[in-house]
This record gives sequence, C-alpha cells and structure tokens, in this order.
Amino acid sequence: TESDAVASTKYLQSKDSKRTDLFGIAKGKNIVLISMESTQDFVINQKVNGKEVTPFLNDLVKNSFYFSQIYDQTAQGKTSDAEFMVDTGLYPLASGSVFVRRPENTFYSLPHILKENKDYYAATFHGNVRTFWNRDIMYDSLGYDKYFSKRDYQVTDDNSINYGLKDIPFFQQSVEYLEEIPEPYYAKFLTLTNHFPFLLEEEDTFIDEADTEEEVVNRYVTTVRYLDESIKKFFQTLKDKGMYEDTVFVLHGDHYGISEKYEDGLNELIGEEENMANYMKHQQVPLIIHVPGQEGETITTQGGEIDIRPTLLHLLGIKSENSFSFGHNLFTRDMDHPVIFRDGSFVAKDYLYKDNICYDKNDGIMVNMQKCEPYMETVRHELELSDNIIFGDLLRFVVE
Ligand code: GP9
Ligand code: MN
Repeated sequence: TESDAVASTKYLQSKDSKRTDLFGIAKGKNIVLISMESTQDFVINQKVNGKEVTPFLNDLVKNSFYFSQIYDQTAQGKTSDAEFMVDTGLYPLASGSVFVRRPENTFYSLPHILKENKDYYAATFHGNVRTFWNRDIMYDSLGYDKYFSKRDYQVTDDNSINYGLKDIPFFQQSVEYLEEIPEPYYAKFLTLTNHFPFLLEEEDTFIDEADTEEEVVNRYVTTVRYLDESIKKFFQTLKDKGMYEDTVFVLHGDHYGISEKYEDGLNELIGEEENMANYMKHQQVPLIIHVPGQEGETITTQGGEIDIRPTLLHLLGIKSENSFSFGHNLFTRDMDHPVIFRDGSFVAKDYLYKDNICYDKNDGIMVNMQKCEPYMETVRHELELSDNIIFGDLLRFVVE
C-alpha cells in the first residue's frame, strides 16, 4: 500500500547530504557513459608480455577520477543488472533480471532525474538486437527517449563477431546519431566485443594472447585490448568534432569476464596466489569519471556499481538524497558501510563475508564470525527493502 511505500522508502532518504568542493564541477555537461563489457579492474595498468592491456585507459585514469575499489554487484541479469543499478540505484534481483521480470514498474531513474533537473535528453546505444534483455520495453520505463540498436547500424558479416557489431564500427557509426540528439544529453553506450568466449579476428588484434593454462584468459586480454582501442578512437573522434570539452565521461566495467571456473588462469596471468582476498579483489570493475580539464585522482574508497549514480549526480551538482537509491556518493562514502552482493555476501572495511564464512579482507584468512556480524542486519535489510520496492512496484506511490 501507499503507507508501506512511504515507510519503506524512508530508509533511503536523509543520507548523502554531504557536499564536497567537487559538487557541481560538471554542471550542465553532456554525459557519455560507457558500459564496458566484461571489463575487470585488474586489466588497468596490467602488462602482458611487456605490453599494456589497456594503454588508452591507463592514460585516461591519470586525468580522471579513478575509483579503484569498485565491486561488480550484478547477479544473473549480467549487463542488464549493471544498467539497472547505474540507472536506478536499486539492487538487482536474486534470480533472473529486473529487465525481464518487472519491466513495467515505475522507476525513478537517472534519465528521469536528469530530465527534471535540466531537461536532459536520454539515449542508449547498443549493437545487439533491441529485444535482448527486454531492453526495448525496459528502456521506456527507465525514461529513455531513444534506443539506437542493431537496426540503426550497418551490421555486416565483416564488421561483426560473437554477439554482433564490433566496438570500433559501433562507436564510429554512433557518433552521427550523437551529433543529432538534443543537448544536454545522457548517452549510454554498451560495448559488445569483449564478451565471453572472447573471439577476435587477426585484423583486430593489437596484443598477443597471453600464455596461461586457460585459453579463455589468454584470449580475454586481446578482446580487452581491442575494447581499449575502440574507446581511444571514439574519444579522438569526439575531440575532432568538438564534442569532447563539454562532456563528462563515465566508464565502468559491467561485470567479470573471467568466471570463477578460470580463476587459476587469472592468478597465473597476474602472479597471485589463490585465496579469498584475491578472489574478491578480482570482482572489482574499473570506474573512471573523466571531466575534461579536471586534475586526475585515484580514489580508493570502496563501493559498488550502485554508487555510480549518486557520484555522478554530485559532480553534476544535483542533490541525490531523495532519489530512492541505495547508492552512496563515492566522494564521501563511509568505508565501513558494506558493499553488498546479491547473494548476501559483502565486503566491509576490514572483513569480507562469503558463503557463510567471515574472512580478513586483506589476507583472506578465516576469522571469527563475530567480526562480520555487525554488518549482517544492514545487508539483510537493504536487500529485502530493494526486493520489496521492486516486487511491490512501490515507487509508483512516491514518484510523481
Ligand atoms: C548483450 C549484451 C551482453 O546485448 O548486453 O549481455 P551479458 O551476457 O553480458 O549480460
Ligand atoms: Mn555484460
């Protein structure tokens, strides 16, 4: 009911009211958000056979806010879960994807907030068919004005692989659409080439495969390197066309690429031993927010994908304390507030909890459960509240 809705959304208010001197530094700018398929944080500044896997991103992080401790909080909905968290600040569901299960709910999403604030136009760009993950329906509920999908691109055998259009032609062909949409805009780009099983043609290979025991890991570095090249070219095109200066760029990995099954190969690649601390660290995805002209800074505050929206809103100078989200502004986030995963595991300041075991976060050694207990109520409460909001479609009562 309506009173349940009001009561349950109370928890989501009155936080994140702290301001920093970064509040509003990107006010009114266009927003280009790139959801980087399967990109894990370990690739940043990682070399394979003496060569950087992400030379462009490595340069970019030097001149950006680089959040180096952001966790993948997605569940079965993969890319769609990442999109859901960024746009709504709610948790994904324990099974299936919200995009598929609750596409007709009322949401209070990033396009809505931006529209209210400064009449932003919201568009999303993706080279796959529009029905994938039910996006054609869900994007309406999330408030997008326009969805450029496979049917809007020239897709041929030559310029596609695996799931579809390769990232370089994808960005190239997207620019003409980006030039046409009204400003200010929020433009979301979903890349595709760096997707399992990480297939690439010779002509698109900019780095040799790695040589671990796991072929998947070996190929992964080549498709990440290709993604890096596609983003480099995209930035260059935007600069050439004068579309760079007045834009804030948000780049983030959507979720892991190398699943638990291939963890040995990843440890071999980066020379790490197998333990729970390292495993959880490998669940981190890069988050890079680039404001042209702004000095770079690496921020080691812990957080998750759910925190991207309030962080961006802070830079845009838009208050986010009444936006019904579980996210925290990463510029002020409390290190001891747990980063919560959909299966009930979490990472707190010094401890992590996974599969009913409590570990020291830094060395991965098991510790007494009492160390993890103080966080459990928060974790349980947030996941339950988020589920209630989604399954009860509660925001319809509180969003005008
Ligand atoms: C497909 C793309 C990949 O359109 O979003 O989906 P994923 O398997 O990563 O969820
Ligand atoms: Mn994905």
